[in-house]
Amino acid sequence: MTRRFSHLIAGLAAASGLAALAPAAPLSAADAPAAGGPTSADLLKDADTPGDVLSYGLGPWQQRFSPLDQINATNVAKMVPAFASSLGGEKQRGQEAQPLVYDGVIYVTGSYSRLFAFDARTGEKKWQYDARLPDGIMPCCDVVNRGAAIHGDKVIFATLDAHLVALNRKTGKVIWNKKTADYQAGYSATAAPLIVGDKVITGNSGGEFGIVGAVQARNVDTGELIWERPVIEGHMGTLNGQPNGMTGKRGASWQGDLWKTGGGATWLGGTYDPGTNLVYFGTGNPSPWNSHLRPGDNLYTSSTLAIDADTGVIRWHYQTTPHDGWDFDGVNEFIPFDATIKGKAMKLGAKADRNGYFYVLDRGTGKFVSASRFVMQTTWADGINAKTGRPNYIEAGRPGAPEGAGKGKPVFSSPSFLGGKNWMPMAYSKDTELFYVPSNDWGMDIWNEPIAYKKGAAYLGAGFTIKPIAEDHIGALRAMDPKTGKIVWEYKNPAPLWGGVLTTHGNLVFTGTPEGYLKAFDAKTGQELWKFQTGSGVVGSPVTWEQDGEQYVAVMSGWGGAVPLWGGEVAKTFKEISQGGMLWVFKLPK
Ligand SMILES: [Ca+2]
Ligand SMILES: [Ca+2]
Repeated sequence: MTRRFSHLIAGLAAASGLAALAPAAPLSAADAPAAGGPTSADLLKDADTPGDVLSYGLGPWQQRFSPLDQINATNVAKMVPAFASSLGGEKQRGQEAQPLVYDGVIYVTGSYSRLFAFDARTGEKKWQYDARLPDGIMPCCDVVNRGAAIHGDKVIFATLDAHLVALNRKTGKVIWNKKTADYQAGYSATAAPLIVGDKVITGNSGGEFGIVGAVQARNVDTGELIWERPVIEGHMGTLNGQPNGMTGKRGASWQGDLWKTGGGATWLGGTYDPGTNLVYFGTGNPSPWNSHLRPGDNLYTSSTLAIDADTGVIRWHYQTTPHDGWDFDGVNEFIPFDATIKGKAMKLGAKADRNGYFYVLDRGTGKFVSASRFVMQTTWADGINAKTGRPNYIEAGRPGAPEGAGKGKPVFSSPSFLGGKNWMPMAYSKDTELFYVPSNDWGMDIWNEPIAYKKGAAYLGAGFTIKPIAEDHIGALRAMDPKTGKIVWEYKNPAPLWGGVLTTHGNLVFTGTPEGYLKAFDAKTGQELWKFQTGSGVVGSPVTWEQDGEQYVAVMSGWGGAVPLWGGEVAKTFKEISQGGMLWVFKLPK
């Protein structure tokens, strides 16, 4: 373990102790179960119902496109705050959540596994739930949460101690609370749950601790496990408590017992395509980072998996970085879209991978369609082979094997392990037919070290220092044409971009910056049209909805996430950014 990493874990463990001081407040409101609420059918239609935001990504495809156009490229310059609501608390850190909006209430998660309900007209707090986190939690990359799911009378979210918690959405009282994994072995959870039919489907975090990535589907009413699919070759899946087939073939792409601690955390959650009934989950880095310790492709790490939503069986896989040696987690969202390419109507999906390539695949079969570089530089590969779908590796770009007890030969690598794109979700406009990708141009010095697995300890076998590679920017919001792989426009930002993107029928693209701005751009040209200083870095995902005849835009403000913890020289440059924890809501003046 590197010294930097052990320091980080100790710091976060100490910080997490705070949560124990903030138990859930007693509530005087009626605790009767709410009748009605959004159904699974409502969730499937979410993208087409602008009066609410019922799901992470605005619909099962998670295109983050809204049909609203009251706020548009001609008037967005006039947009003003409607209200702001503080999350409060002594500790703040990263606010990476996307709000949900239903029936006059905004539901949003906060750092330290908190969930808030605010009045969507006034911003007044209706209730707050604070998970009682144990002292020993081990989140790798800040105490963030990315959002909740809503269904019927429940609002559901994952907590840093690897639990899934369903609350009564009117009162904030716990309906069920299920342990999904063992936090003492390094598991945690930060993703927004995905609801499909009667199931709530989630992944896990912990790829820096030698955990085994898995996808779980639970009964949305009771929290009971329906199926589980471990994503590392050799592990058994389950369905209704019975064995349901091995993942891959044991020993086919792993040597010895390494598959038992193989990583592949499914930490960013998944998307869903009703047409194929597939859920798409990305998988993280193989463990340990030191690739010389685990010869082979290490399936199914650094991959996209298409999983049957009813049974948890893997229908196809596509590995973006076989035998990863750079922490190129393949977790990025796989976004279904339809397009006509060379006269042929195609059902596709796209993913902007941490490794710096933008992939388009057939979403029914996983068949490779195209891959194009979306960052300035890739030192580890020179393109993707269109026949095999595999990267053309540059062998000199792989950090060397440790010699005895010492460090291996360091290499300079770009992207850095924080990725050409990290967790922050892209958006797809049905109008412009472009993807808007929040990306970063940076590199790292990386070297390998000896390491052995120990339960609950960091399992990297590598050290690193992140560095900028451009004079004028790290962050770049890029409009990608998925039919050509070309970048149509880009907006460069000094600090690394770390927030999600929203696009609308008003010809707008919204995203936030660590410098504290929520910004709006012309979706066709990339021209910056509006910005607002929120007082802290914006690393959350914006949403929009219509209420009482007016269009609203909301985003969380609160600087944090992986960059300040892991960013080396880059983090030092942006250490003056203030922390925060505020929900901002905007609209046009009357
Ligand atoms: Ca909706
Ligand atoms: Ca990782």
